This record gives sequence, structure tokens and C-alpha cells, in this order.
Amino acid sequence: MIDLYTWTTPNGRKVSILLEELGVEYNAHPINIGQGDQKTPEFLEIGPNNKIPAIVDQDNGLKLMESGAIMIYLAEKYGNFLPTDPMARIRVIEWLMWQMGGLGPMAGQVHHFVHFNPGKAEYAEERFSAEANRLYGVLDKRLEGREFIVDDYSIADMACWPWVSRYEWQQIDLTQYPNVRDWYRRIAAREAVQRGYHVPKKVGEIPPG
Ligand SMILES: N[C@@H](CCC(=O)N[C@@H](CS)C(=O)NCC(=O)O)C(=O)O
Repeated sequence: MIDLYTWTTPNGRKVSILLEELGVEYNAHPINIGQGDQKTPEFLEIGPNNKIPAIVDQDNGLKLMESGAIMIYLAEKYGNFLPTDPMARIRVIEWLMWQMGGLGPMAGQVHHFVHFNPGKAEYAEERFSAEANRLYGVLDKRLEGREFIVDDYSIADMACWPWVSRYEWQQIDLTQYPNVRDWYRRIAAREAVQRGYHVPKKVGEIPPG
């Protein structure tokens, strides 16, 4: 049994979508980051970086933070969505790291400056919007002629998809990235994704893409 500490954000949804895809039994514990639940001593015991998501694996007592590490751990534990073939495996990890180091942080800054605080920092708005658009271009190129980022559907797709689902906050025009849009819709149609998106609670529909 996995305990998932999460909120209605892209990093949280990455893990709930994976757990739903794996068909694993889990308990979702809401950590309302808007009201500071991530700073309580109880949560810091599990997620010492003050951020969701974090998990506790009740099978062995492991406490784990960082969504990328959690995804690798769960995919390995349950034997799905991370290939065992070394070449395919490192390619999945490469794109997972691309999300962790690029798409996530840059899109997160767009949310902060463009969506929540427009007009406060023109340079930051331009810089992070340009970077987000560049990254969408990179993903679009990667998805040319491909159904998923690496061969079969994997944790690389599940890591990137929730960030792309915030394309409206990022003021990204998905018609400019048709391969991303098709991939986004393909994944949005999956039942496990639809369930995982609404964990720990439903706050709105999945954007149509
Ligand atoms: N690198 C971390 C980032 C986690 C992260 O930024 N979580 C955000 C929500 S998406 C959070 O908990 N923010 C609360 C805060 O910064 O106080 C991961 O991928 O797990």
C-alpha cells in the first residue's frame, strides 16, 4: 500500500496518474499548499523539502520525495512504464529529467509571473514564456512521427503531460505544436489519466487541448 501526499498540481498529478495506470491501491492525503500544509512538522518528516508530492511505501517504510524519483521507484517496484532494455530505459530517464529540469521549472515560472502576477516583472514574463515555447518546440519535434515520447507509453509521458495540461495558464497556443496537441489528447483520453488528474480532489475538467 502506498500513501501519497499530494495536491492538485502538475507534480502531484504525475504520481497519482502513474498510480492509477499501475492499478495500485493507494491512499491520497491532501496537502493543501495554499494554506501551508507542506510546512507542518508532520509533513516535513516525509517531504523534507516542503513540497508535494511525497510517498510512504507501507510495505517497507520508505519515505520518498521528488516526483521524478518517486516515478522511477514506483515503475520499478510494480514493473511497468519504465523499460528494462538499457537503451530504451535511459531514453525514458533522459526525457523524465528533461521534464524535471526544464519543462517543469520553466512552466512553473510562467505560472508564477504570467498567470498569477502579470505586469510585475516584464523581463521574467518574456524570458520564461520564450523558454516555455522553446521547450514545447523541442517536445513537438521529438513527437514527430511518434505516438509517445519513447516507444511505448511511459513515465516520461506521465511526467510531461500534467505540465502541458496547464497550457492555458502558460498562454501556449497548442495549434503551433500539433504533435504535442495530438499526444496531449491521446493521453487525456486514457481512463487512468482522467482518474489520476482529479486526485486528491476535482477542481475542474481536464483542458481539452
Ligand atoms: N522537484 C520537485 C518540485 C515539487 C514542487 O515544486 N511542488 C510544488 C507543487 S507543484 C509545491 O509543493 N509547492 C509548495 C511550495 O513551494 O511551498 C518535484 O518534482 O517533486
